[in-house]
This record gives sequence, structure tokens and C-alpha cells, in this order.
Amino acid sequence: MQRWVLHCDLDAFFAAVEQRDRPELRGRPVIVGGDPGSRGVVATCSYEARAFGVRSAMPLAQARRLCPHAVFLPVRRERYAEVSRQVMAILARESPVVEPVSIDEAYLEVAGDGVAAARRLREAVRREVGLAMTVGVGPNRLVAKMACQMAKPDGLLAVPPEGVQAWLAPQPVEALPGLGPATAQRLRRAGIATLGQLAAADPLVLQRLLKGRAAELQARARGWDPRPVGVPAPTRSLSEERTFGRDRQPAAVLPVLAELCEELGTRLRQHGYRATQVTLKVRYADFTTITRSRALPRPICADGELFAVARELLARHVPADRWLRLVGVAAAGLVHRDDPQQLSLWPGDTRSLRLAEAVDRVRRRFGRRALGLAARWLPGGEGEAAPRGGGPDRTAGRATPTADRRRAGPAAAGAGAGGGRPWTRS
Ligand code: TTP
Ligand code: MG
Repeated sequence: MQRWVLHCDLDAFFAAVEQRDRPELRGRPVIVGGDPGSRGVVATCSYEARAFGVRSAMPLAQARRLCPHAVFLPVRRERYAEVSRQVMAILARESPVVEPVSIDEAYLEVAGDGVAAARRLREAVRREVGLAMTVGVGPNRLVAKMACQMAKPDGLLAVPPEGVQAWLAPQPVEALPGLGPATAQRLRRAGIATLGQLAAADPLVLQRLLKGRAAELQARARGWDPRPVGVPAPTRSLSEERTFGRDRQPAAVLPVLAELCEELGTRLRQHGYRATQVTLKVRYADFTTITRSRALPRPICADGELFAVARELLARHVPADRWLRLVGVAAAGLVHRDDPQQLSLWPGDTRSLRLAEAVDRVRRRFGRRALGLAARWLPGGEGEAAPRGGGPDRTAGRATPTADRRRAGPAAAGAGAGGGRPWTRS
């Protein structure tokens, strides 16, 4: 019996939940992300707002310029998570092989009539949850996902195995998931603009253009995808970031960075992960964004250790006099505690893990603020003084002397956290 892969993705998810919960918003441009006067970004928007050019990840201020009459709403994550669970439960009724890939998206494998299954699912989600869900049906994940993309919004598109190549051929190279804009540009400059041209290209030419990815991308352009459904892709990274209400200079960013490292460390430990790479993300006032990473000699998950790396990256790569609008930190190269083969490669880090878990226990009992790095980095806190006492996060205070020197000086004044108090060294 033919096996089909279905890619299910809810339309304008957060905005659709808001329109469902508040009928007066239906048919109107709705933008979810927060106050348009704030400096956040659009999480998503209804298709009515998309008609004006509003998109996910766009600054809210820009969204307001494009669509001033839109309704701007805050993000109600708990609510969306609840609706997401309802939808995933419906999908699970259709097939035992369901792989959720994000809050509003999942792959399913079904035997028999894939189109009938897709119709049933769309109908059930509309009737029971009141939302539109687009479904792409194909012989594998890649084709199902691309079909879903093409069928949006509120559509169903099935591509049978024998039709895959002809369907893909006229599509632009940018349509292939996993092929980024830089690679697309390289291909286009070489005269390869469509997936059909990529599929038929001389492997030697592709080797020169795409290096190690040549064979894989050419195979995908022909509709090949061997990845099974039901095995969740390993979590590649976890991240936290924050946009400031007012631009800050690097010295004034430290308390926020400490807080982000606490949040990141807590999540890593909750999920049983440790990181072998830490990445710092910074967005300058002019919106240029940079990321800088460091590979670690052993996996870490303690807040203080994450902060020490993030702080060093900030000192090394971000000039002390630049103004920043966002800072973020990511943990990548994740190793799971259930993967003893991986962990045995790095013996001897059990102490930092035990300490971090002790912090979590205290926080669970007495609240997140009971023990933390961030307080020490707030103006009036312990600041950059050497850490005192026997707290588990003692390593956090250790910083390179050069970094400390770069942070000093008048450049830091006036950009402190919390109501613009100047950052002072204590
Ligand atoms: P998507 O499925 O990418 O977007 P969408 O459901 O809003 O719209 P559509 O699928 O019809 O194109 O993401 C699902 C939700 O994830 C989205 O509703 C909001 C959230 N999200 C963000 O918070 N930030 C983002 O940058 C993106 C892309 C999505
Ligand atoms: Mg969606």
C-alpha cells in the first residue's frame, strides 16, 4: 500500500487564534507581537495584514507604517500552546506516526489514501478547533512541505510520486527548503535558476559551486528525501534573546546577558542538554546583526559558565562604544544526558552539573530570583567585583582582565539597566 507523508501547518496561527477568540477581529488585519510603539517584532499577522506587506520578524514600528489601521495584540503563548495541543491530538487520531516540528506544524505518515486523510484532518481541525490548516501531501517530507507552502492559505495540495519531478522543475531554486539566499544567488549567477536546471546540472559544475552540499542539493531538487517521519530531528540549539526598550552600550548589556544565560541554563538542564558551543547575537542600533560563536572544550549547562563565554564573546567582538538594540545567547552542539557515548567523551564535568542542579532545586522552591547571576550584574549589585560567598555560580564573576578594562570608562555611563541609571563599577 502506498505510504504518504502529510505536512500540516496552521494558517497565520497566533493571529488566527485571536480572530477565533474575538469574532469582531475576523476579516481585519491583525498583528500579533505587542504594542506598535514598542521595539519588538511581529510574531505573525493575519492574511489581511499580509496584503499590506507585513511579515513575521518585521519591527512592529514598520508594520504600523505599512498597515496603520491594523489591530496590534500581545503574544498569548499559553493560549496558543493549548490550542496546539488540541490540534496535535486530532492529528494523532489519524495516524500513529506523527512528528510535531513546531507549535503549529507536524508531519504525519499515513497508509492508503493520503488525500482522503488530509481532507479528514482539515475538516476536523476546522470543526473542532475552528482554525484553517493547510496540508501538503507527497511521497516524502520534502515534497509534502513544499506542497503545503504552495497551497497556503487554507489549501490542500497532493503531489503523487510520478508527478514530483515535473512539479518541481519550473520552481525557482529559492523554493527548496534548506537552500539559503546566498547559495541561490551563487546558482543564479551560474545560470541555474530553477529546480529543473539544478536537477539536470553537471555534477562537476555543482561541485565547484556548492562544495560538500552539491550531491545532496541536486538530489533534493529531484524530489529525493530519505528522512523518515516520526523521528524528531535532534534539537540543534536553544536560544534566548531580548530587545531593549532603549539602545544600550555593551557594558549596560551585562545584566540582561546574565539573565538570558540563567534562562538558557535552566532550559538546557530541564531538557537534559549540555552545550558544546555558545553563540552571542547582537543587533546594533542600525539593525545590522552579528553572531559570534565559541566551541567549548567540554559540554556545559551551568548559568555561570554560559555567561562567562557569552561575556567574553561580547568583550572580544563588540566595540564598547557601539549602541545595541538586542542581545541574545544560544547554546548549540547539544549533547543529551541519555547519550552516554557522547557524554563519556567528556568526563569530569559532573561537578558543575551537580551545582547547576542544586541551583534549580533552590529556584523551584524559593523562586527564580532566590539565586541568580543577574542580580549581581544590575546597577547597585555586586557588579564586576569578584564574586563573594560560596554560591554555585561563582565562576560567573571570573572575567578576563582585558574585558574588564574595555568595559570601564565614560562610554558606559548613562546606558545602565533599569531606568537609565549609569552603570557603575562597584
Ligand atoms: P508559521 O507557521 O511560520 O507562520 P503562521 O502560522 O503565522 O503563518 P502561515 O503558516 O500561514 O504562513 O509560524 C507559526 C507561529 O509561530 C506563528 O503564528 C507565530 C510564531 N512565529 C513567531 O513567533 N516568530 C516568527 O518569526 C515566525 C515565523 C513564527
Ligand atoms: Mg503556520
